Amino acid sequence: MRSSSLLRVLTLLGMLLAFLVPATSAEASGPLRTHAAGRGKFIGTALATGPLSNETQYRTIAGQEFNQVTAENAMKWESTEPSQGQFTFSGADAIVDFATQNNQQVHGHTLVWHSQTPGWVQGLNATAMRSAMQNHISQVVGRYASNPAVVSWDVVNEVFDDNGNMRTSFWYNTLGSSYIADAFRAARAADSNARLCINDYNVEGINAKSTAMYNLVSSLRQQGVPVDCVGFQGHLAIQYGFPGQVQQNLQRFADLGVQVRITELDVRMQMPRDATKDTTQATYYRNVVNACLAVTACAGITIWGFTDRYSWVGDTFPGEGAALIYNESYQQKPSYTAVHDALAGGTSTDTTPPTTPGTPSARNVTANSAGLTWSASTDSGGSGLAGYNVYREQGATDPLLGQSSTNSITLTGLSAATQYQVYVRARDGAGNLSGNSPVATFTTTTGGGPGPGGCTATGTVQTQWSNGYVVQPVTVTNTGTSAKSGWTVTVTLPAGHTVTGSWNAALSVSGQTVTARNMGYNGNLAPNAGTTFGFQVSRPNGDTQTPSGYTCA
Ligand code: 9MR
Repeated sequence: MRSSSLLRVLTLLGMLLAFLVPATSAEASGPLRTHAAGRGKFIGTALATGPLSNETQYRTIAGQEFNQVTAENAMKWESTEPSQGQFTFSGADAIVDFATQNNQQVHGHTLVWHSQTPGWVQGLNATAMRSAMQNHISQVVGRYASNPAVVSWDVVNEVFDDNGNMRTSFWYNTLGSSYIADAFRAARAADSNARLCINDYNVEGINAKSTAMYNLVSSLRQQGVPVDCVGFQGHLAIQYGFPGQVQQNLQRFADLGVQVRITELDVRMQMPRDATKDTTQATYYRNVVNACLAVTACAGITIWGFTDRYSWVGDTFPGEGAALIYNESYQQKPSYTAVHDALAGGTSTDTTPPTTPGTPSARNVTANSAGLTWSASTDSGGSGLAGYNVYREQGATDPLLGQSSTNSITLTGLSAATQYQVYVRARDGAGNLSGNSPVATFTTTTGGGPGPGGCTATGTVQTQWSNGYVVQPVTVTNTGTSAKSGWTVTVTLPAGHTVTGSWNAALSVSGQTVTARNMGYNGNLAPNAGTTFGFQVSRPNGDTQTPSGYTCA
């Protein structure tokens, strides 16, 4: 055969093969940004100006894979106004230029923060500090206000401490919490279109700190302060577990009318890296991406860098690292595949179900709620463990009682004085379900029984710390046979405890009795229907008591 005919035959064979062999999966190819854009989200990275200016591979991946960028350090106060009135924008401009060339949107980070702010700001008196803050915001935001690449700003960053109290930073100590509203107003004055965000860490799941953030955002918006976005940093670590109820948390903020976004995602591990840790890390990345995908108001996900070659983690947490989606030599890791496949809509190639979870054990059983914990499953099929479904064993069709991304759950909305037989199945990223765990049996308590108004109320302490706690949810259930158009719940606080905030109910306090009445939007309850509200309490340091004696009318 002449070589040209051989070539023709081979070409034809190639075309035939390309036609017959389906692409391994749509998600096996295409950069992250293509898939994210297809889902109406951004996928971003923090950029460091050093490698951006002198490493081709860094620039190439940053430009090809991401459609959003955040300056890791170049827009912070110490970079943009190192001494009073002396503005330097070389690093910030380099990032905005790169983004413009690569058709990427820029999130400005960050205007008002307690860290990386020069000493001259920290020493000012209140009047001078407020005007320095307003001037800084006006200059920095103003510089990019008409630049179409720069679409959003972290106006204030990390205003809470780890317990969800206001951080006693120099800002707070000098200006009180008023600096927060002032900062947002100054940013709005400098750019009437930019999306203005408040950003923090350890607020990804539902906990005391995220609840404090929720209450702050809600109250600022009620006062007309232009907060239109909440950033959830997402600095996670596999050794501390995946945060609880991330999707629900994003959704409760979205329900306040704000945009939400994951702003600084990374998932560190104790070094050295190994395949098991990589798989767990990939699951964390996938879960975060899936939570954002599931919430319409979630604009996207920014990863805090992309290569393990450049990450803040090793410097800050000795012995930990490997937190990103490319290794030090720019090879994609399982976490890259997880982000990729989640954005692309899951992989269809995994048909291996996760292992069967262990027998659930029940705790904190009340009249209408129960906690369950079980030993975790593992998944080897490639798509990773996505979570668990909890079912009630009931015969032909077993109803789904709840879903969890971790190996525990609090079931709510249960009937009082009723025996439940429940089991758990694990789910992977491709939707494969494991076998059924062994069944656990528990019986709900009689509780207060139907109150005078034909309703019950039970409260769960969701998180507590030495001098406070969050009661969430308080579940109000109409146990009568006719609809209710309003409800009143009372509960007794231990001596010395005081309410510091509440949501989804109007609270009044007399002595130690808290009376909670429905809001306009959650008073109507059909028979068997329920609603929830929550409140936060401070208590004397070291006191471990919690409220009791819920009644409903
Ligand atoms: O990644 C940033 C690192 O290079 C800086 O040295 C550090 C200084 O505090 O800030 C890091 O980024 C932080 C971000 O600006 C705000 N949230 C936490 C991030 C990690 O510390």
